[in-house]
Order: sequence, then C-alpha cells, then structure tokens
Amino acid sequence: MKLSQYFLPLIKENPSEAQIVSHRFMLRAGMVRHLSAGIYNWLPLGLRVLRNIERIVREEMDASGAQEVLMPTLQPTELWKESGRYDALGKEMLKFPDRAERELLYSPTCEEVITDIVRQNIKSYRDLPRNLYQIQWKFRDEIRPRFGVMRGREFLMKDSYSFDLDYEGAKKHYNLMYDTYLRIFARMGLTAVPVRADSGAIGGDLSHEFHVVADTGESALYYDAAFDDIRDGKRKMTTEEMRGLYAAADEQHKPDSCPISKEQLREARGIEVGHIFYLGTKYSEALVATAIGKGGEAVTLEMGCYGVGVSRLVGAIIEASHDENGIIWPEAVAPFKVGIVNLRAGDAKCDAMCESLYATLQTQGISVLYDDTDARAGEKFARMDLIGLPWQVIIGPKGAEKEMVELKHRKTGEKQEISAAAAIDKLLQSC
Ligand code: P5A
Repeated sequence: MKLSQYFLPLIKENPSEAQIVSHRFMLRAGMVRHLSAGIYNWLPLGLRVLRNIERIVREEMDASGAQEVLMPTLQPTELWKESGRYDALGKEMLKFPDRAERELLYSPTCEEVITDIVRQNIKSYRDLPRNLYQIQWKFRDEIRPRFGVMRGREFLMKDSYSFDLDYEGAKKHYNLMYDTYLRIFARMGLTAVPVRADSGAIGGDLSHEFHVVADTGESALYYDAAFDDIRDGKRKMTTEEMRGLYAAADEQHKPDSCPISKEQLREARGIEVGHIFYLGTKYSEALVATAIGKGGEAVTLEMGCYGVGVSRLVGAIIEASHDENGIIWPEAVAPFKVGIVNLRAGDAKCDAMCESLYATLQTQGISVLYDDTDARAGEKFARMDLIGLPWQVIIGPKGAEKEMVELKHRKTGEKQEISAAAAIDKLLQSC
C-alpha cells in the first residue's frame, strides 16, 4: 500500500478525551474514530490489526477441534425468559421491539442461542462432544464505557460453547481451552496470566480470567513471580506447569491462605482479555438440552463457555508494547510488516529503489506500507514510529547512490546500513 493513496488520518496532538496510552495512540495513528459513547468506527489500519487478531484466534480454535458458526447479533428475548436470565444483566441488555412488537435484544453473549441450536440439532451421544465458536459483535450497555475499545459498549468477541455428556468431558474441554488461550495470547506477543475468578452473571462454579499485566488494567491480580519471568523470557514453562502456578483475581485472593511466600507473590493490575467458564447444566437444564446416552437414557448436557475480547486485545497489545513515540506492534498482529520511507520522493534514484523494494517484498508475501509522500523527513520518521510497524527501510539520496538502505528495527531501535539485497534477505527471514 502506498501512503499517498492510503486512508490514514493521523492526529498530531494528544486527543484530550483519551486517558490511556492505547486509546491515545489508536486515535493518533488513525486506527479508530469515536462514533458514540463506547462505539467506534474501525479505519483501515485498525481493521488490519483486528483481522490479524481474529486470524490467530480462528487458527488456534480450529486447531483445538472447535468449529466456527455465526449467530445473529439480534436475538429474541423469549430465550432469555426461558433460561431465567431475562433480568440478570439489567440495563446492560439493549432491548427493543420490532414492528410486530416482538422484543429483540442486541446480543451481549450467546449461551441461550447456542443451547437452542444444540437442543434442536444434537440428539445422541454420537454427535458429542462439540465445541462451537463464533467471532461476532456484542453489545453491552455499560454505564461507564471508557478507555476506547478497551471497555466499549459494542465490541468484538470470540465466544465458544462446549457440549459434553459428562463432567469429565466438560473438564477436558475446559483444560483444552485454557491451553489454547495461552497459545493464542503467546502468538500475539503477550504473556497472559490465568487467574481463578468469579463467574458472575454467566454462571457455573469454575472460571479463569486471562489478564495482560499493565498499569492501566482495571483489575487487581495476585500471582506467582514465575509469570513475569516467562514474559521476560527468563524462563520457559509448559501450559501444564503454568496451570500449577498460583494466580488469583482480587475477589479470590485470600492473603491468609495464599500458598506462596510474600517474596514470590506479585501484585499487579491486569487487563482481562479472556474468560473461560465451566457451566455445568445451568443452561441445558433450563432450556432442556439433552441427548440420548449410550444406555438409551436422556442426559442433560454439560457445558462450558469461553470468551476472548478480540477488539479489547488491540488496546491491550498497545498497552503492553509501546514507547513514548508510538506503538510497537508484535510481528504477528502488525498491520504491515514493513514500512518503506522514501526520503526524497521525486528523486529518480530514490523512487526507483523504493519501487523495486516495494514490489519485491510484496511478491514475497510481505505486507508493506510505502511512504511515497513528499512530507519532511522528520514527519515521516515520526509517523512511522507512531504507527509502529516492526521494520522500517529508509532510503535517501546518499544511500541510493550506493544501493544502500537503512534498516531500522522499531522494537530495539537498532539501525543498520546495508545493501538493499541484504535488507530483503533479512526481512524475508524475520517476517
Ligand atoms: C464467555 C463467552 C462471556 O461473555 N460468554 C460467552 C462468556 N464472558 S465475559 O467475560 O463476559 O466476556 C468475554 C471477554 O469479552 C471481553 N469483554 C469486553 N471487551 C470490550 N468491551 C467490553 N465492554 C467487554 N466486556 C467483555 C473481555 O475480554 C472478556 O474477557
């Protein structure tokens, strides 16, 4: 993509409405625009990141054996009367009548709808177990939407729901999702701390929240210092080992009975990017979702549900990875892998070298944003740093004479003067 053609409305000053760094940078970098309280437009750069996050979630969910479905954003409220949750979420539920005065609800979550699908279409133990997921917009009329996409009213969630014949099956699904979530977040460059948590209005008696440690997080966390070592690359652990580490949300942490020493315990703020629940038969009993078991008897299905905050992750990743100049995208979610900066657009040598590099990288499947505008060098550097692409290739008239470029790594700030050919090799290896 050429920057001269790209819809990338940048903002120079810090927007006054943004209290935290991710919100500030998302507005300044032209990723999103505010439409109404807790409701955002996604512009091209932001949407590319959102889609990358979706792709990672989808790949890992598919690899776990889950199958993708798509449920509507609108639901009839009758199902919520059946489940007994019609009043449970209070004013967070956005309800409204259609022209026939039937009440609809903009989906805040889908336990009822998925249980309805399963009760109508799964009849026997032969059709089980199943784990069905979707990536779909939700609406919760939060009293205090804030921090941009982090606590929105409309937000994108991956939600999945597992159905099993017995507790052992449900527990297996729960553990599988736990491991899958650690993998999903690791692929995004995040170490998420899984903490024991309350189940709230979703229900069930076992749940874990997955948190990204950040000062701007809305929750208090208590956890084993080993998680910090894993994040900092000082230590490697399997998910099995991680599951054995102590970690609890505020309401679950009891200082008197905490199993690890004060020295080993860390207290920090966290952003909740995922939440998994063992539900038991709460919904299957109310909505009568049963299947015929091996002995011919009707079995009420055991359920679990598992959420990832897809749009929240965009903000959470920025909170975890930035400096004073802007965003530092982990490679896997970066909107483009490489930015080419032409320091003298209009100069025949510079233009030719940039165009050739741009074409070569794209042919190799590497996404590139090419700054072909005639802005000043300082402005070009500042905006490349702000939008945070992992690699910058800077081409100016002096270097172009010798077929040399400057390759800058956004994360480390490391710069090297190398030949265009060597830069291509390096980018092919690392992207
Ligand atoms: C799990 C899947 C559920 O809704 N039902 C279906 C369960 N869980 S949850 O914890 O309430 O939400 C799952 C994840 O969605 C994100 N999230 C939000 N993101 C942005 N703005 C919001 N207002 C918001 N509310 C929830 C969180 O990441 C949460 O873990």
